[in-house]
Amino acid sequence: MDILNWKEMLCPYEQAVAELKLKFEYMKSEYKKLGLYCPIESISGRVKEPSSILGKAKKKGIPLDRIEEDIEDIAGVRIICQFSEDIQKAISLIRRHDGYDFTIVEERDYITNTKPSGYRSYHIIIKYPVSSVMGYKEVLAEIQIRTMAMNFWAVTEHTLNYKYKGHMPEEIKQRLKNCAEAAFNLDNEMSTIRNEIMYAQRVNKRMDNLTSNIIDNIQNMYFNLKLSEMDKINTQFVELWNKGDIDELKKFSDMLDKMAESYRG
Ligand code: 0O2
Repeated sequence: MDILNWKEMLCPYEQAVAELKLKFEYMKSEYKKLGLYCPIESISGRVKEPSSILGKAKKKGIPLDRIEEDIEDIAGVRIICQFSEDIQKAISLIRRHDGYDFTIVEERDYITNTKPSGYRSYHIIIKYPVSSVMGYKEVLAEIQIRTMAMNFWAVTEHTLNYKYKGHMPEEIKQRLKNCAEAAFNLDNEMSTIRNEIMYAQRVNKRMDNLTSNIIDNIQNMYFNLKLSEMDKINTQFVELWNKGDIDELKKFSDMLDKMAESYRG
């Protein structure tokens, strides 16, 4: 396979990764717009490097003319969730697209069936339709769903594996297994305080919205009020904000809404 063919072969995979990332980013922004908690914390994606494709083909005895059929993760998208409970929600979100944007080929639950290395993640293999100047094509892609703790472990283990070129010393392997269990326990521990964390996130969001609303109103009334009045409002705002009492800030925001309304009318 020459350089030109590699480039041509990888083009639809690049498109698939870009489109999938955009779709998931859009889902995230929809949640935000609706003021809902999003089970997806972040999204990333990559196309496997030719050297890594060749390495995997060699390891698994895949002939070069079967690469596209037998290597399922040439296109890879990773979805990171904050809490382990969010993983199931993210999976359901992805399943909703089955038959529309892509077809689910297989699901692999390495969370329930943890790999001997300690690896935990949920994989969904899809067939993704790509329509480009080169024509129509369906490519395989792998969506990995995991928590931040699972990701931290997997990225570190991957780096070490790369460093030891697959010959990792037993002692390090064992320590990594211990780390995987520590990451699993961390996820469990975080889940127990999930409600409190989510409540804090909602309060912060409300605080952000109220602050933006107050600032917008102050800005809009700038030319309607005397400087001394403006100064009084600004001082009151800063005092309330520093106090951090959300109910008082809400009252102040409502009062400014009414004031701004009276100037518009
Ligand atoms: P890269 O560089 O991340 O793309 P396998 O037979 O286990 O090698 P297979 O059959 O392709 O892999 O499918 P599987 O098991 O679902 O693994 C696909 C990908 O999951 C891997 O791709 C890794 O990204 C990740 N993965 C699987 N097992 C492990 C593990 O023990 N540690 C880490 N860190 N990641 C893992 P690649 O091509 O191996 O690597």
